Amino acid sequence: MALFPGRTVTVTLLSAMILLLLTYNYITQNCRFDDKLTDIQTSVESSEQSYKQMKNELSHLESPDDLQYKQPSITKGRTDVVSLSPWLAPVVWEGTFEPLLLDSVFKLQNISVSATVFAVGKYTMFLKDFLETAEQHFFVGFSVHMYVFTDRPEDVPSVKMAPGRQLTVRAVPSSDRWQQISARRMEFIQTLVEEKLQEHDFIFCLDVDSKFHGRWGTESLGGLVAVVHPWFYTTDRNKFPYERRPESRAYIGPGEGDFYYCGGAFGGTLREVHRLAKTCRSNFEADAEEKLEAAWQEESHLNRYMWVNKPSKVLSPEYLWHDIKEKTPEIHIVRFSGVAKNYAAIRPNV
Ligand code: UD2
Repeated sequence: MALFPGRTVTVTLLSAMILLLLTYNYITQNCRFDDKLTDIQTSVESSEQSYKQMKNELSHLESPDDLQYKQPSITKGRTDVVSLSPWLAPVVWEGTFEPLLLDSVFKLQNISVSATVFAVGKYTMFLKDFLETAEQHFFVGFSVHMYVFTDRPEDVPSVKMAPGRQLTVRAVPSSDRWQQISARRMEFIQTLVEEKLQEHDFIFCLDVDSKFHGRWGTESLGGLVAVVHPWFYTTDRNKFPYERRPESRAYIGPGEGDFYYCGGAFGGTLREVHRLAKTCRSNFEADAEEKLEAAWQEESHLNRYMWVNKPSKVLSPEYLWHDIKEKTPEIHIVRFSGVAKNYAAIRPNV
């Protein structure tokens, strides 16, 4: 019997070659995977760096050294309202800020502000007043880009815009349920921000059935910005119309919550608003899969989000009043206000 017969040698050599090939393949695959991992890590790190850099730039408040404005005081000011939240975020009321100073600070930063507004179905009728009054009051003198989302692009009125201001119309599908229209806004906002992250510094998301009546400007800028709802700012929080079913992802329990915020106006930096829109959208969709719709659709999810992720700036109800609501003594100015509307006549469903 030969010690190494010819067939045995061939089989051994072949096996060794296959083994070598498999090992080579495994190593190179892993190297490629490691390369990819390094690429992803590098891009995450660089985007985190640029985020930190951006945050630092925006929170560095440089003012021109030749600016004249009213002397500030830390002992005299508004005493009829609270202008600081318990987590020390400013609550913006008329008389708590110096517009001239803030505008000068943000002019030096050359900021770009964007805004979204949805006008689906008959709600296009509100666009003209919304856009025209925005020209008069919303970030006047700054670079502003309005994004109108509609299923009727031909109905978008042509409004004369000042230099540095522009409008883009984006098509969205129609819907036979107003709840769906209102709620899907988060999805479109998320997508818009993903496309435009590099182009703007701040974004505000506003209801179209509203008009501007007074200044809405740089005092409203912040990381995450929420507006206190005009109908509930003196209400006991246990009576807020939060989503109260624990099965919903918008749930807020008894004794929980801070304020009741509007779904009709919110904003902040693009990164913060992206996080908010993405979270609210995914929670809304996960609820829908379980046949749940929160009491006030995306407004309920927004309230849950703002409770967990505290807004860094809170805007008083001056920033979203309602035309049918009588002015109260603490409201020195109405900046933006919902118009009276006949729901049955303009919504696709009741
Ligand atoms: C409140 C909120 C709104 C939203 C809603 C709950 C305020 C002032 N308003 O308003 O933001 O959270 O409750 O879902 O906080 N839309 C259309 N076509 C339609 C229906 C709605 O384009 O057929 C858009 C439009 O931009 C409108 C917005 O969705 O401004 C909200 O709808 P709404 O104004 O009818 O809801 P409302 O008044 O109950």
